[in-house]
Amino acid sequence: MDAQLERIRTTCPRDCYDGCGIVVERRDGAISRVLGDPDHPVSRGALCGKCATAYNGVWQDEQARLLYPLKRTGPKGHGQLAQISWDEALTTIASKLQDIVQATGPEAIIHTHYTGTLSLLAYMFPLRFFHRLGATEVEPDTICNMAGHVAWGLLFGSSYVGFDPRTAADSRCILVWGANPAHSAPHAHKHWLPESPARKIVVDPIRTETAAQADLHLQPFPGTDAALAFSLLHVLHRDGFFQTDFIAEHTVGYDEVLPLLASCTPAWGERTTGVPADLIERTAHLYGPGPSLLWVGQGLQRQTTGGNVMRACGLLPALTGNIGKPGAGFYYLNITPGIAGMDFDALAGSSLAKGRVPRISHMDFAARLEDASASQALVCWNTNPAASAPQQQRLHAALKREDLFTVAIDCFPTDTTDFADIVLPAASFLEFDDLTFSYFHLNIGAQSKAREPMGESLPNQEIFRRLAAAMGFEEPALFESDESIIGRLLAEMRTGCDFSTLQQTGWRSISQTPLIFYEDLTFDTPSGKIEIASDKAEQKGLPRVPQPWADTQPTNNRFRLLSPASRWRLNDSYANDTNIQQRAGQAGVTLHPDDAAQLGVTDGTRVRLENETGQLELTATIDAIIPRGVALAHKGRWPKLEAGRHNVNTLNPGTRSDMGESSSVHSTEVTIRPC
Ligand SMILES: Nc1nc2c(c(=O)[nH]1)N[C@H]1C(S)=C(S)[C@@H](COP(=O)(O)OP(=O)(O)OC[C@H]3O[C@@H](n4cnc5c(=O)[nH]c(N)nc54)[C@H](O)[C@@H]3O)O[C@H]1N2
Ligand SMILES: Nc1nc2c(c(=O)[nH]1)N[C@H]1C(S)=C(S)[C@@H](COP(=O)(O)OP(=O)(O)OC[C@H]3O[C@@H](n4cnc5c(=O)[nH]c(N)nc54)[C@H](O)[C@@H]3O)O[C@H]1N2
Ligand code: SF4
Ligand SMILES: [Mo]
Repeated sequence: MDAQLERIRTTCPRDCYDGCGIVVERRDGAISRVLGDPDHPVSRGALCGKCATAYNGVWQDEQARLLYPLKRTGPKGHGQLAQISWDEALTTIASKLQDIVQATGPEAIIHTHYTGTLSLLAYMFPLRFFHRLGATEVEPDTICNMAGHVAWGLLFGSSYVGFDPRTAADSRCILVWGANPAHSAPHAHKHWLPESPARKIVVDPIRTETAAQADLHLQPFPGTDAALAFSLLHVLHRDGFFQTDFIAEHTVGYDEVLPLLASCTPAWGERTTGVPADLIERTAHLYGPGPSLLWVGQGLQRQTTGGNVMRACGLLPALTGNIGKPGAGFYYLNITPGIAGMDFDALAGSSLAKGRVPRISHMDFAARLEDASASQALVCWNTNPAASAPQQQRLHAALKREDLFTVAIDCFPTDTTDFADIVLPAASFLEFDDLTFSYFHLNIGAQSKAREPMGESLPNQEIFRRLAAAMGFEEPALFESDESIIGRLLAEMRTGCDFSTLQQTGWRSISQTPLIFYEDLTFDTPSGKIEIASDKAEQKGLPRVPQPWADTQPTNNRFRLLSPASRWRLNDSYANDTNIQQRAGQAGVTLHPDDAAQLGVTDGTRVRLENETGQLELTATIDAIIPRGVALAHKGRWPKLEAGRHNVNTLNPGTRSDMGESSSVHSTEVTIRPC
């Protein structure tokens, strides 16, 4: 029998820190199992639970996938659709878009996309089409991590180059601040963290599994992180851990921040953040001597003052000189292909744009779609905003506009595709060749086709080639083949191998030995130094230096609602897999025992969460893993599969953070009472 068994190596392209290697087993030409690659340095033989389940479940289920182009036959939002041909779908879309371009201009065509797949071609090639078209882009990172990028851009000149995880071997302390690897980077949690000889410290209001296993867990009230950073800095300064030579040579603005430290004593820190003073002292004493690594999560900066928080946390490495040495550094994201030399602009066809690309924030998405003169068509691809975007009710109402011509491209019939006039079926990562990367480990992976696309589905890049042809566009870049792009990208990234060689191992690191970033201690800021004080910040109307701010705790019996990454879903993906539904159980909210007692709520009580934006019923779980005044409801359920047809984003007001027009979803406040 085993003579008919074939194994194909591929890589997971989800928006995840890990970037695991996968082995697809085929028997008699059909996929029989999808497994972790035992030879891959990250997955080491086991995928995460959600992918092990869903890749063998819903991703391969013809009943669950979108197989054909569809057109709407019922009211918007109901998902009543009928099969049409690719020809009809593409001609309909092209003629609608052309009419809008002629009558109003291309800016009235809005497109929104994110990281449904992060494989390089499927994620980026479609941008060539939209650049040529001149459509308005919903700035993708504003839903996820933009405040952090702006903040560390001001401080360090870049937030796209962090530390090489392999340098953890030389580290004495790893400080994980506002990230939850146990969910969002399960293999980093399982292998990378425990294997480092460093002492581990986690700063998270929730006692996550990673926090529970750490040497120290600091549990601040959400939104008080900048104050916590300043009280750590107070101790580091008081006890002689500031590197004065490093500060003098490689930073600007130290004198402006120094006076702010004096009053940020550990006792003040305790009063302001809820973290005991002795934990603040111990953390400073572990972090200070170094070499120390700082990992700040994307969850950390999803707050109204998230940019200030990021700048304040970044002062720890900046003032203790924990930068540019083995085992020392800071990390937010590693844009691995860029570090390796890939030209993002070329892949995205930026030169096809005739002028500046018009952009709006996700925080303005619902409002823009309400404005019929400014939004006449919407194209959603690689994202499911009807589940993931803020102001869910308002957005759903706007998506019902009869005069908003809507196209949605996905592998599955999501809430978003239910609102579309035309739905196009996307092939899954098992069905086409591509390149993948990890934004933590410095690896480039091969995504290898393991079967033909299901039904008539097509990879994103092929869909947009066909749409470009239907529009009558002629620029050669719009039609470049996958093979040609993959070959060029591998050459740009100096991988020293072609695609078929990469397919054999499945992955390749961008360097043989661990990379030490910022070793020359030059930074891409206007001064070339770390800008503790920033003229650029001041010009944007922001404080010149980070501030020891803390959010005031919610009043009027309101709770701060956190909705971070869940263990069983990847954003909104996998919520439609029945095995995952069983494992994840019904949608719930976790409350502290004292809060629960005060509310008269016990395990399993149905409770109503409510604020000015919306209301949602959830089942309560009582657990002391969170502080009083905080409620936890993980993200990523499909509204249409929930009672009331809403998920946690029905409570998300879409308030901007202080930088980058970015999401501050973890600042959401709600009242809670038993139903
Ligand atoms: N309350 C709350 N809301 C949040 C967050 C939060 O923390 N709390 N986090 C935010 C963050 S960080 C993010 S990144 C967003 C993510 O939100 P989304 O972008 O909506 O979520 P994803 O699940 O990553 O991907 C969306 C869709 O891409 C589809 N997809 C997968 N592969 C392909 C493909 O090859 N082609 C096409 N066309 N589609 C494909 C999937 O089926 C899925 O439906 O959610 C945000 N929303
Ligand atoms: N399983 C799984 N993995 C995922 C995803 C998923 O949905 N599921 N999503 C992917 C995506 S798109 C992203 S962006 C990443 C996100 O992954 P992470 O970077 O880990 O971010 P989050 O999960 O949003 O939040 C991380 C932690 O931040 C904490 N937090 C919230 N507010 C505060 C605060 O005020 N202060 C501090 N110190 N901590 C706070 C939360 O309690 C949470 O434990 O994960 C990726 N990986
Ligand atoms: S989602 Fe992340 S942890 Fe799960 S298999 Fe993919 S890369 Fe690995
Ligand atoms: Mo994200």
